[in-house]
Amino acid sequence: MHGMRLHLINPRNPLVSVAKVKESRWNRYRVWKPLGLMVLAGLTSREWEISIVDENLGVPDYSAMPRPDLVGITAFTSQANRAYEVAAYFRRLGVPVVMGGIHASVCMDEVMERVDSVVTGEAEGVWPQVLEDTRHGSLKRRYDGGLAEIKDVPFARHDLLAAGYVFGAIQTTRGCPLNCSFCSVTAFNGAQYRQRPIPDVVREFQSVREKRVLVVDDNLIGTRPEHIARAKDLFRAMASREAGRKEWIGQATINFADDEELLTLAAKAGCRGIFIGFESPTPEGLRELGKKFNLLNGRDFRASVRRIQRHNILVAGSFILGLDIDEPGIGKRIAEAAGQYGVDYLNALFLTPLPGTRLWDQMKAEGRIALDAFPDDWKYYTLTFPVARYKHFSMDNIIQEMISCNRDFYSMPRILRRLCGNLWQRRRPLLSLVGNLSFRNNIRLDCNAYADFTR
Ligand code: B12
Ligand code: SF4
Repeated sequence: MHGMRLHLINPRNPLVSVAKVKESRWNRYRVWKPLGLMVLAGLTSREWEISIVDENLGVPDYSAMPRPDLVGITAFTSQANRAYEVAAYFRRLGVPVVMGGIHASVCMDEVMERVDSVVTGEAEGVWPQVLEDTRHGSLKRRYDGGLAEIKDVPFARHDLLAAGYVFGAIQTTRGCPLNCSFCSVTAFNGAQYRQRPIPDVVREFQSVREKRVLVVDDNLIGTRPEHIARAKDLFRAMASREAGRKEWIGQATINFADDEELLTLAAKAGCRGIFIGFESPTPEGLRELGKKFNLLNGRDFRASVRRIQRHNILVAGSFILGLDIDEPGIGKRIAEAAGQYGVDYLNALFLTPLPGTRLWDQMKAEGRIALDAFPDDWKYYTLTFPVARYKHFSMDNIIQEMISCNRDFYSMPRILRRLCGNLWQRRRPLLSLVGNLSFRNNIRLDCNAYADFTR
C-alpha cells in the first residue's frame, strides 16, 4: 500500500510570553505539549507517517521536510493568524489542509475560507473518515465530530514529540457543567462531565515519557459526589506502581479543598500543584462572571488554600481584571486578595470575549469588542492584552492596573516572604521560587509587548 505522509502542526503566537523561550529560560518549563495533535495521531492508522510540529519550539524549514499528503492544523483563537499563514503556504504547494480544534469550531466560516476542510468539535468520530477521503482525493469541506463517546478517546501518541518538554500531558475527563460566562469549555466540550475509564488512563500514564505531567482536564474532580468518588478512584489507581508514579499538576475548582481524603489521595497520586480559578475578589464579580460555584457555602478561601497546601500541593490562583464592577485600584486589590488567600502563584488575565462564549455575545451586542480587525487581531486574544472596551478603564488604564497587580504580587520582598513561608512549611520552596521568578521575569516581557500594542 502506498504510504501516506501527515504533518500535524501547532502554530506559534510570538506574543505569548511563554513562547519566548529565548528571552527567558524559565519559560522552558512552561511550554506545554499540544495534546490535541497527539490524540489525532493516536486516531491515525499506522500506514500514515506522522510528523508533529510544535512551532512553540521553533518554526522548521517546511521546504526542507518531505512533502506531506495532508496537513492538519490545530488552533486556539490566539493562534488563528499563524494557522492561516501555514495553511496558505501548504495550499500553494497543492497540499490539502484541514483545520480543527477550538477556533475552527467557533469560527467555522472564517476558517472555511482559508483551508480545504474544517473539522468542528471533537475529532474522534470523524478523523478516520477525513484520512480515508484524503486518500481517495474526496476530502469534504466540513466534518462535524460533535461530542465524542468518551470510550472512543484513543491513547495519545506520547512517543511522538519526544524531546524538548519538561511536562508531558494527559486528559482524563472532558466537559464542565459550570458554564462560566468567559469560558469556552462548556460550549465546546459540553456540560456533561465525561470520564475516561480509569484503567485506560493508568495505561496511558505509563506511556508518558516525562516524569512530570500536566493533566489538562478543565475540572479534574468535577462537581457532584459521584464525580468526586471517581476522582478518588482515579487517584488511588494513579498512586499504584503501574501508573509510573509521575508528578503532576492539574486544574480544579475550589471544592478540591473540601475533602481531606481526596486531598490525601491526590498527593499520594503525585499531585504537586493545582491551578484554581478564583476569578474575582468580590461576590459581585463572581456573580457577573457566572462563577456562582465559588460563592457556595460562604467559603473561606484562605482556609481552603491552606488545606490544599498542607498536603504539599502548590496552589496557582487565576484572577480576571476588567469586569464591569471593577474600579480603579483593582490591580492592587487582586494582588492583595491573592496574597491574603495565600496562593503560591498569581495568574492575572484581562477579561477577554472569546468567540463562542456568553461574554462574546454580550460584548458584541453592546459594541464593546475593541480589537475586531479579524482575523489579524486574533493574535491579541491571549488574555494578556485588553481587547475589549472596559467599563471603568481606558486601554492605558487597564494595562497600568495589570502591571501594578503583577508588580505588587511579584515584588522581591513578597516573593521572599512567600519563600520563607514555603521553607517554614517545607512546601516545595525551590519549585515555588522558580515559578515566582519566571512570572516576575515575564512582567518585563509583558511591558515591552504592551508598549508595542498601544502603539
Ligand atoms: C492545555 C491547555 C492549554 C495549554 C496549551 C497546550 C497546547 N499546546 O495545546 C496552555 C497552558 C499553554 C494553554 C494556553 C492558552 N490557552 Co488553553 N487550554 C488548555 C485546555 C485546558 C486543554 C486543551 C487540551 O489539551 N485538550 C485536550 C485535547 C485532546 O483536546 P483538543 O485540543 O480540543 O483536541 C480535540 C479537538 O479539538 C480536535 N482537534 C484539535 N485540533 C485539531 C486539529 C485537526 C486538524 C483536527 C481534525 C481536529 C483537531 O480533536 C481533538 C480530539 O477530539 C483547554 C480547554 C479545553 N477543554 O480545550 C484550554 C483552552 C484551549 N485554552 C484557552 C485559552 C484562552 C488559552 C490562552 C489564550 C490563554 C490562557 N492563558 O489560558 C493561552 C494561549 C496559548 C497560545 N499559544 O496562544 C481557551 C481557548 C478558547 C479559544 N477560543 O481559543 C480554552 C478552550 C479554555 C477556555 N477557558 O476557554 N492552554
Ligand atoms: S472556567 Fe472552569 S469552572 Fe467555569 S466553565 Fe470553564 S472550565 Fe468550567
